[in-house]
Amino acid sequence: MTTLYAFVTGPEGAGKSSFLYALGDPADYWVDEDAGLEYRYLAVDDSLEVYLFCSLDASRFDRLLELEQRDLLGYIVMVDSTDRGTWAEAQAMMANCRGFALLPTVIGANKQDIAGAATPNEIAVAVGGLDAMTRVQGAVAPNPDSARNLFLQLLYSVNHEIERLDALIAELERLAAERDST
Ligand SMILES: Nc1nc2c(ncn2[C@@H]2O[C@H](COP(=O)(O)OP(=O)(O)OP(=O)(O)O)[C@@H](O)[C@H]2O)c(=O)[nH]1
Ligand SMILES: [Mg+2]
Repeated sequence: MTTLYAFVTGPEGAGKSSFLYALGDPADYWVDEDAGLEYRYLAVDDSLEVYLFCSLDASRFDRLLELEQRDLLGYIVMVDSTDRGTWAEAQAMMANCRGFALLPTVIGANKQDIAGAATPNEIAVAVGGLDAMTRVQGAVAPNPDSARNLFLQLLYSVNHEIERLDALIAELERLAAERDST
């Protein structure tokens, strides 16, 4: 069994918990108060499982540092597109992650449903998502389709390196197609 991880970071209130919760079965989302982490578990098949995890205290990165770099798919940096005052912090958090390991990163330009939200392009400029390792994706984190699409962007960035991820991508895309047809 291969176990891979993705680390979710971002300023307080950006939408990290909403994203993790919306990403799948409610039973596979949980909070570990003792560890100071929250988790989203995605079983792919009997050879691959993925955990997305996030510090309850947004300023903490210590649990990230305990991981083997090769087990880490990359980062999702959640940004509140309506709260300009938090963007510099989001940028610092992304730099923090990449200081640990330079890995694919998806910036979630979240809260796109709110009038006046900055566009994903504006977020890319402000937070620094303009290099080859980084994608910026508009999102509405509490919406399951949007949450899945955000995570898919990270998988698309790493897929060529890890063959089994094709199964996870297919499953997430299948769920999206199912909803489109109902
Ligand atoms: N309208 C709208 N509200 C959102 C969206 N994403 C999150 N929210 C709301 O924003 C608030 C904060 O969202 P959380 O998911 O708790 O954010 P968080 O990053 O986990 O926050 P902390 O755990 O405090 O750091 C909640 O009231 C959410 O319902 C979004 O895309 N659109
Ligand atoms: Mg939270």
